[in-house]
Amino acid sequence: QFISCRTTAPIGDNTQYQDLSNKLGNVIPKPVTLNPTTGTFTINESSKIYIEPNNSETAFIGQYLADKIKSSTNYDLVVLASSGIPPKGNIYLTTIGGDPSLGDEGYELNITENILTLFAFKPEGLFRGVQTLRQILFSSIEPFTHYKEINIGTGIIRDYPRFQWRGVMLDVARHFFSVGDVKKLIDLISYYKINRFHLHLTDDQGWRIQIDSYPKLTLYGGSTQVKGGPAGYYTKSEYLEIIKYAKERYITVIPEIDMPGHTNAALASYPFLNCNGVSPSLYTGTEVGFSSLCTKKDSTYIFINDVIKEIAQLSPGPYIHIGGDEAKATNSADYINFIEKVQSIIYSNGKKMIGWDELGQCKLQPETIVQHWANDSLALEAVKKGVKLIMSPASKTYMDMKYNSTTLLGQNWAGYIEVSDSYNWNPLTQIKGLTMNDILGVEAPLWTETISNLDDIEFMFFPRLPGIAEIGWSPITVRNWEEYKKRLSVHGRYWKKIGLNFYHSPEINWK
Ligand code: TNX
Repeated sequence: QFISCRTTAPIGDNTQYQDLSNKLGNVIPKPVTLNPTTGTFTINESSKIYIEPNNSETAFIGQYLADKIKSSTNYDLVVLASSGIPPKGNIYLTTIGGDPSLGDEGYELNITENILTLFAFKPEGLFRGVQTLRQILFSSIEPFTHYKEINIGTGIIRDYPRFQWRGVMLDVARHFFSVGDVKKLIDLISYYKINRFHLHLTDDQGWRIQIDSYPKLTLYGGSTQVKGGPAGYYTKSEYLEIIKYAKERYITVIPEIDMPGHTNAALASYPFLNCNGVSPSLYTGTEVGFSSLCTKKDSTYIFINDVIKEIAQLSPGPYIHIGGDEAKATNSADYINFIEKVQSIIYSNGKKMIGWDELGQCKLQPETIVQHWANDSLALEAVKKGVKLIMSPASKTYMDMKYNSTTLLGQNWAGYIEVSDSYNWNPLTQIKGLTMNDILGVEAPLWTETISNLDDIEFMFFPRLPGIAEIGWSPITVRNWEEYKKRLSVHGRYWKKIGLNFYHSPEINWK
């Protein structure tokens, strides 16, 4: 019925979408409070986006919104500064007189018959609110169709995140992905208010970030990937380009240099990193846990400091992730000693350290963060030492797990993860004994042993990622699977339009 409506309705009329009963109600992550009213706000091609004066950051967000509206509706909305409430029929973005209780990322979207105003305390909040606005627009029209006017429902949304950390991780070491692909992913995740992008830059199969003091890391260590063939790496300027693109979307990039395990690419590039002084060959398989930097040599720590110094200089974010996972080729005393030394190196370079569960065995600085993936007791040990957790339980958040036994891509060591499995869990109760204060937030990692192009990346993230984003953002009291399913199906309509390759889960009644 929906389709036939679309093909027969005259261009310039979006009344056929009135049947989407509550057009403010299809937002993911679900807003904290949502009060729809019965009116209609109308924009047309001559509507304008007004922004507060003398604020280049708000101006940038205004232009971003204009560009997004242009690409989906063809409306070429002008962005203008205004010192007061603008005239009827326009959009207004402002942080003036912003309510501090909204926090850095919160916003209030107030839609009346006259005007659509987005208030925030910080520009970051405006950016998050703009995503809500874009989603409301797509719930109200058929995207990429030309309308004389667009009607959206009136009401007020007041919204802010449950957790400060809502991340996505991409493994660019097992398979390498171009800057263009990475930017496409960053843009997609920003639509769901993700605010951390963790780049797993090094592993056994490849070293993907230029380090001036050790050029062979990339020239040799970055030359191949899983199943062989040419791969690549990011030059410093490409890495900075990724950081800038993410920053424009209020996303912090977290670089990961995995150690002491997952280091075959480095060991193959520089013999001195091996205890026996002999380099192994490059590795294109998918085993884990066989490699280790030589934890007993001083030269190893000089190398680490040199690498970390260059990464720290390049990265404006406060964190460096050092992996620390699956160091099965290092005995536990050496492991603990190694991690504690590396921790000092990270802090002496002005950054905070993050690492996986295994760090729980070590003496940790209070600002160190542990990313939980599979070992509840080590994660709890870390919490007892006073550090906070990022929750990435493999059985819920690992985007490389298959949806079911027929999924062609991915692995299943942590089980199959259907859309409902990745949605129906609570970071607070995932491990017994945690309090809200112990949890920074959630992150969905995509390991890429079996993933080799952007289509595959999309297929594994969608539709599971929006659910993880909602777990990170929305209060548990507003989350409900049956209701979420309906919102998700509306998003599927948008994904079809933009050509996103998503898994058509049978759990969802796709429109
Ligand atoms: C475990 S999660 C790993 C990765 C693999 C992944 C595959 C973690 C800290 N280590 O090295 O790629 O499983 O699912």
